[in-house]
Amino acid sequence: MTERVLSGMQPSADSLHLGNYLGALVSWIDLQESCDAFFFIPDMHAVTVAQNPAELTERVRRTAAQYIAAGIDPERSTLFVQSHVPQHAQLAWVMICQTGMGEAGRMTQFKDKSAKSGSEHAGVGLFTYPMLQAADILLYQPHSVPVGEDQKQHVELTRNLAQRFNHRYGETFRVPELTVPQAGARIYDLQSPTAKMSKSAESPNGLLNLMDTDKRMAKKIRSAVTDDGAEIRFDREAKPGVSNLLSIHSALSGKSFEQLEDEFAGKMYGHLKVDLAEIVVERLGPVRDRALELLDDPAELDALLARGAQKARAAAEPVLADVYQKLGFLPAAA
Ligand code: ATP
Ligand code: LTN
Repeated sequence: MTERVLSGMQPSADSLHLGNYLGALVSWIDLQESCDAFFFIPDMHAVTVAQNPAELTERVRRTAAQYIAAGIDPERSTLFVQSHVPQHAQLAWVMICQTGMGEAGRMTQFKDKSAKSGSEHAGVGLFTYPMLQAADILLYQPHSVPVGEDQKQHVELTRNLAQRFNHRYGETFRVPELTVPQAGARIYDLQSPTAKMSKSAESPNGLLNLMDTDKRMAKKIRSAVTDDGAEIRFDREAKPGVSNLLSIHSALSGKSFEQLEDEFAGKMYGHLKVDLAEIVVERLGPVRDRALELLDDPAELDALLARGAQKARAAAEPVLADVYQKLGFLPAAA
């Protein structure tokens, strides 16, 4: 049987960044070769914090366009938008009712995000975010969920909820494995290379965006913070800046750190930056151009997402029906 996998990235910015690309997208593209892959855009998760409606609409399209431009094939994978499949919200309610207050309160992402807005002001949606995520996953009975390190706790909760439901109501859900993709190189901010590259970074200069112009990408790499000393060597502790540039190079060029250290022996940081800028532009430039092309025809993009949603609903419907039946909900008469 072909393994099923499922994953998603929030549409919380106009562009994905190099960390999203190398840490998530590249491994998704690999997975779609061998797996029955479901990739979606969790727009309902995005509204757990205030969003500008027009901007959200646009960001969902932009995220979809970037997935496809990077190599997600909507014929091969099921690509859809979360809010197009009502079963997510329906199963989320059931998951909320299986979760303990204490258990939900221990989620570190909730603690971090609610601390930012002051816990009195944090929306309840932030609290129930992980239960919606559990629903996203369990609706499709995936064998595994490839996500970054930071999502481990949510997948762990999903496993617990699946086991709990199965125990209470009888075998219903597949308990999914968590997989942190190997290719998932952790990419750091170009300006503060000890912090991970993140959409919510303080300065946009440390963020290498997929949708940046060639010129802007090259400029950001040229002005990346480097370290004391002149030697080009991978050493995360002593040389976080140079090590980050080497990680990006290695992930894109396929060369090992040893090969790169040899290649750049006796050369200056500037050489590494020039070479890296070329590689980045060569790889990401066409992705951006393809994404822009797709965005030129929003009706076609929307139609493609509608077909994805149809496939997703067909997979989700019987699972939700089974859950409702197990819970004892009175079936609506035909
Ligand atoms: P935010 O800053 O809003 O938290 P983010 O930029 O960290 O967002 P997410 O939407 O949380 O990105 O993550 C989407 C995917 O990209 C996840 O699988 C995550 O692990 C991966 N990812 C995000 N940032 C990096 C990074 N710097 N290096 C590698 N992978 C990353
Ligand atoms: N919380 C995730 C996005 C997300 C997700 C999911 C990932 C929502 N639902 C289901 C995998 C499976 C994030 O912030 N990266």
